[in-house]
Parts: sequence; structure tokens; C-alpha cells
Amino acid sequence: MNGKIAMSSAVAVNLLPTDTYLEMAEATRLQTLAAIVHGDFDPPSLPWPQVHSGLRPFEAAARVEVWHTRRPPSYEEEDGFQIASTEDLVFAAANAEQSDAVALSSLVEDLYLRLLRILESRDFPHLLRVWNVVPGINQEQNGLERYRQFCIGRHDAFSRQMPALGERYPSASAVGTHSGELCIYVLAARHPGVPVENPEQVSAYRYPPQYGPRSPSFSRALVKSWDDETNLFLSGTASILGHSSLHAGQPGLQTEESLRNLQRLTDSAEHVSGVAFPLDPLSTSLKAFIRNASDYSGIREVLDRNLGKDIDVLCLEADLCRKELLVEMEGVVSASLNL
Ligand code: 3EB
Repeated sequence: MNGKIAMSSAVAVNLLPTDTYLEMAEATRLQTLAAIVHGDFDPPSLPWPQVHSGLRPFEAAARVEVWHTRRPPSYEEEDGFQIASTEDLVFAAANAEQSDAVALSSLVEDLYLRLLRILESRDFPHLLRVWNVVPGINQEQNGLERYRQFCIGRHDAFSRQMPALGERYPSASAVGTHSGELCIYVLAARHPGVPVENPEQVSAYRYPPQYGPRSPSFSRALVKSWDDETNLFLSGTASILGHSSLHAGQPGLQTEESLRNLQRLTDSAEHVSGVAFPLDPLSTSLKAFIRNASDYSGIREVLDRNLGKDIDVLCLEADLCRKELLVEMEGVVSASLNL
């Protein structure tokens, strides 16, 4: 989707080469919410939040994930978070470094508590989509895998700060890096979206205890309707059926299973909302997280064969929250209500 800028939906994302990002920064100034840099690129200072994910793309040194909106945002900082907000939407992002004295679960709980307080105080209490980048996600620390510690901190923050949330969790991804800081960035709104589950998967928030002492606090997807557009946020989606990982050691088959799960989610979202979300090039933005660089070309072939080359999937090198998972996909699909 090089150079294509979608402006029509209430929130839209483009995955741009760095030179396109810089060329368009001026033209899209009034509608840019935030930019997430994936890879090795230091952008000049611009008014909106610019976040480094710590994840490296396979095809280029860097790509920029740019979030646009129709209304001119205002930008500020609070309590370590970079914030961009419009009347009905807010983006917030923060990084956090872990010191030896603090457990990851505490660091995550503290960061989420600060985030949730900021959102509530600004009257944007409804998280739509959360991206988490966790250094050393599969490493054991104090006898527990760091992803599981992350899940404890996130769960405890939600239950402390939003006890009435129930199971209406945001859509989310949680992936790992080999070094760097914990990074979270989010979209939230004044009014809630509708969570969507995959009928072929156990809801992550109901995973049995074998996957950790606190279940992961996210919904498989979330539909958010604005005045005239609807966004479907697809959470990190892997080769999992029920609650079990499938196709260990087989990246191609895992990719196909993930694609089937994405299809199940768009079907389920249509069922819930009455809006169709076809995975076509104009309305779809996808990312794939790939654990091993050596699997990239095989996975790319499977993606091209199943999606067509017109859907440009941004492939990023990342660890995933179960050791046997080799690939995970996520995305955003937009639909006009008056089509
Ligand atoms: C899974 O389905 C794979 O902890 O926020 C996917 C998306 C996964 C989000 C999260 C974890 C998360 O359980 C892992």
C-alpha cells in the first residue's frame, strides 16, 4: 500500500516506507494522530507522538505505522505518556525500563494503572486496541515466564482500576523483543466498542491455568462504529484452536491456521455487527510477527498465495507469547456504513 493514504474512516492506519512518511508528514499534518516506527529510523521532531516499537521489518530497514483521523488532534504529555486526542478518540503511548529491583508484573501493573487513570480522567475510559512489546517475553525470571508475569500485571491493573469492566477487554497484541524497553501504545474512545470472540478458540481471558496464573486480558477482536465508518481491530491471531497451539515446528501451516482464524473473526464480527469486513486491499491493513528470520520467505509465500500480493502484510521479527508459536497476525479492517 505504498503511498496510499486512507482518510475517510474515523481512524485509519497506513504502513509506510520512511521516505513516504516524511514526504507526507506536512500534507497530513492536520490528520495525523501518531506514528510507530518499526526498525532503524530516527524521524525528525514532529508534533505528534512518534514511538519506537523495537521491532524490525524484514523487507526494509524501517517502516512507519501512521494512524490518521478526520479531526485535527491535540498533542500533549502526561505522566510519561505521549498523548494525541480528538473529540472522540485518544492515542497514548509509553515506554518503561525495568530495573533489577522491580518485578515485570509490578512494572506492567504500574504502567497500566497510570494509563487507565489518564484515560478515565480524560473521559476516554474505553480501550479499543492495545499493542504491547515485552523484552525477553519467553525468558524465565523468578521462576515464571515473563509473558505470564506481564499477564499478572495487566490483569491486576484492570481489576483494580476498572472493576466493572467484566470481560469487555480491548483487542490486543503482545509480542517480544530481545532487548530494549517495555513499550505499550493504545487507542481508546469515549464510547465503547463491541468485543468479538472466535467460536473456534477458547476466549483468552478464560484460558485454563496451565497457561499461567492470570489469563490474558484481551478480546480476539473489537468492532468500533463511528458516525459513518466502522473499524474492526483484529488482535494478535495465531495457530491456536480451542486453547491448544497447532502445527508446532511448521511455520507454513501455522500461517494458514492464523489466516483461517482471522477469517473466523471477520465472520464473527459481521455476525455481531451486521457489517461485512472483507479482507480486501483497500480496507485492510495487516501485520505478521515472525519469530525466526529463516521462516520469513516461506511465510511470505503462504501470505501471497492466500491473500494476493495487493494486500501488503508488514512482516516484523518478533518473539511470541508461546514458545511453539512461529507466526502471529493482526490487523485493522475498515468499512463504510453507507456502501
Ligand atoms: C493467543 O492467542 C496468542 O496477551 O495480549 C495474542 C494476542 C496473544 C494478544 C496478549 C496474546 C495477546 O493466546 C497470544
